[in-house]
Amino acid sequence: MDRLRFLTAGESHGPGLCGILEGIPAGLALSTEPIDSDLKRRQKGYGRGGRMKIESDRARIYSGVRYGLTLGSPICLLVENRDWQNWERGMSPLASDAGGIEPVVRPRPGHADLAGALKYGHQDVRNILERSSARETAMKVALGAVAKQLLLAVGIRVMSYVRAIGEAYTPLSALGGHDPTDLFRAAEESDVRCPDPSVSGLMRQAIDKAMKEGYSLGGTFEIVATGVPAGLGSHTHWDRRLNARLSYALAGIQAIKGVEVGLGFEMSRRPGNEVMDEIFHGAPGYFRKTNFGGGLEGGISNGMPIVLRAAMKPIPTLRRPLRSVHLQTHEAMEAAYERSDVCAVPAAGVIGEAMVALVLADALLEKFGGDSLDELKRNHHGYMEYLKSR
Ligand code: EPS
Repeated sequence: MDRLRFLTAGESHGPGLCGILEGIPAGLALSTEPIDSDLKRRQKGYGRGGRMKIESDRARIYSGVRYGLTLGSPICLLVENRDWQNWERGMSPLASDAGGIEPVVRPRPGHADLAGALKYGHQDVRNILERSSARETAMKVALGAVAKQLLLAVGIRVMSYVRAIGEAYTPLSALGGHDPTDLFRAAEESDVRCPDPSVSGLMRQAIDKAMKEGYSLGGTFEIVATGVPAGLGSHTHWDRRLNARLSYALAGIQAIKGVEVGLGFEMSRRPGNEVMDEIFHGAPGYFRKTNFGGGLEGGISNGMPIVLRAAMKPIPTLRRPLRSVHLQTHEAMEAAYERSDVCAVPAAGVIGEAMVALVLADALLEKFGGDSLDELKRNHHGYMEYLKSR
């Protein structure tokens, strides 16, 4: 990310999460309301564990906003961990508190536990799991909510919905001609965030079964951005390609194992004459009747909705743990378990929206520049007028 940069800090059971977003122009209306609303959406979802009953995430704006408007300076957000009060000794920064809790010595297969402990030379896996934890995604969502506000100012919306949890799957997709806004609205009514009510029932059943039998479930979700003009990103170099930047951002979310752009892998199985989006011209200028490419051609947005899909693996913390090895004695034993979510795919979709919004906001600023929102909007408007003339 070039024009818009961000960093997050914070451990899962530390005092809280901190995020800094730099590059948002001055003059954007910003309050905690849209941020808290997305934080709440991330916390919901059938299949979440005991931790979500403790947390009630809210953002505090620490810098970069005055009287409801951004200043153009770095925006710093804070989200507290309510669970911290149970971990003050166990996660204390003070040397005098060392040994406050038992070390974690039974790494979980599929988690960062073992590879992280080996890499960083830790004897206590907690020193890895605290940061690899998906708790950090609360700050991704908070910063993404700010990016969404910037995008909304030029008519860009980012939405998501769940398409699969385990084997339960809906064919509904923005690529299949369904209106993404309708899919999104229906998903927001569902506690598994699936737009297909009959499949939502199957997903809940699958989660109930997993909960009962002590395993976890992954799934897939689709993300759609509407209102993106043709011309964001560039074909000129690999790291300027918008498809690559969006894929990178989604692959960087905890537990994401696959990303598709448009029809993705399915495209490789069909002949070329079936998967290209034919070009037409009419009153609105150039348009397409299909969107197999997911709104991206040659690394550049083409004016169609951007459609991406991501696959989340099942959460590696299992109530019926898998085989592992004690970190010090090398004795064979079961992996550690305290508590965990059974399924977090509904939350992952919200996190995906945030990452896509951050990348699109970066690409928007790269194309249109502007130190103030007015300047950005002027530049955007001029370009939209130019597009109409083509
Ligand atoms: C997580 C384990 C659980 C999840 C957590 C991610 O937390 P705990 O170890 O406290 O039970 O609930 O997710 C969140 C805290 C969150 O806000 O999403 C993990 O190991 O990744």
